[in-house]
Amino acid sequence: MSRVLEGKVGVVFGVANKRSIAWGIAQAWAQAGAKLIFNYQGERLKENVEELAATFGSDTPAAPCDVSRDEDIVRFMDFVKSKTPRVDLLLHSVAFAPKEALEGNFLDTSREAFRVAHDISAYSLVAVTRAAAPLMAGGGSVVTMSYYGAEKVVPHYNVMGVAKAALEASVRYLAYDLGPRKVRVNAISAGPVNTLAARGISGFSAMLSHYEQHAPLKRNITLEELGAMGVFLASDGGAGVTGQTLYVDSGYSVMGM
Ligand code: NAD
Ligand code: 0WE
Repeated sequence: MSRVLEGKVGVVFGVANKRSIAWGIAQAWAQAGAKLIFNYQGERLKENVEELAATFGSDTPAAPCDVSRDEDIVRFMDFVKSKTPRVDLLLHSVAFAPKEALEGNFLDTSREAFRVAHDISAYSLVAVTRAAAPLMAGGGSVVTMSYYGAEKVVPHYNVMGVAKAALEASVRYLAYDLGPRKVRVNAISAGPVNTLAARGISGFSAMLSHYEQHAPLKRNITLEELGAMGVFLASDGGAGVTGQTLYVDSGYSVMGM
């Protein structure tokens, strides 16, 4: 891959381990020449993320940030400012809903599960983008991760689908607000990937084989393909693209049956 992100600085939210979508996109950004700074959710993931970050050089910064806590976001961005005067790229690859909300009926979603899902999976994009925007004085690219359940009913995705719809709408409104500052904001809607967040889901392997049978490409997507889309959106290749949700899903979403 050519070094289309040479000289760029990126902030990456959402690495848990080497299977994380955030890690796939981070690797592609780094291979394209970007310097990266990582968050980790809490002490539980600190060692994991520090070890992965160190594969780009032992001085690759990482710091804690729970995106549901405003004070964490402030402290994390102060850490970023201590490492770089400027940020060009921001990856938001974070989602959470209480497990019980992803089982049974959407009808039974509690007020608290609805709140948590929207806070962590949708509002956090607004919060981290606002915190990073002052560092993106020369323009920038913000990328978040979505899923088809935002648009169509995927059984058991439930409140996460509603939160992803809010995330995709937030991408459009953020694109409008930040466009004059040359900051672009887009979502990648990924087909199913076997990550930590997916592993807990019952029937997930059936979903992977459903895509193999029904998607136009007759296979599942790879982290490398998500990385390549992440590089496109971060680079001048995507210079005229903002507010969009781009599908990396083997074409699954175009099917009517
Ligand atoms: P993952 O478990 O590797 O990543 C999820 C990340 O969210 C983890 O790093 C976790 O620490 C972080 N997180 C959760 N709550 C947080 C909080 N309060 N503060 C800070 N971080 C928090 O799983 P993944 O599949 O790589 O998920 C990344 C993104 O991709 C999510 O937005 C997910 O909805 C989306 N996505 C996943 C798939 C899939 O099939 N795996 C498909 C489409 C979209
Ligand atoms: O966005 C996701 C999953 C995000 C997620 C996963 C978990 C598991 C553990 C959010 N919250 C939690 N909470 C937990 O306690 N995906 C796109 C993957 C996914 O999840 C599904 C899917 C797909 C695809 C759930 C039901 C149906 C399909």
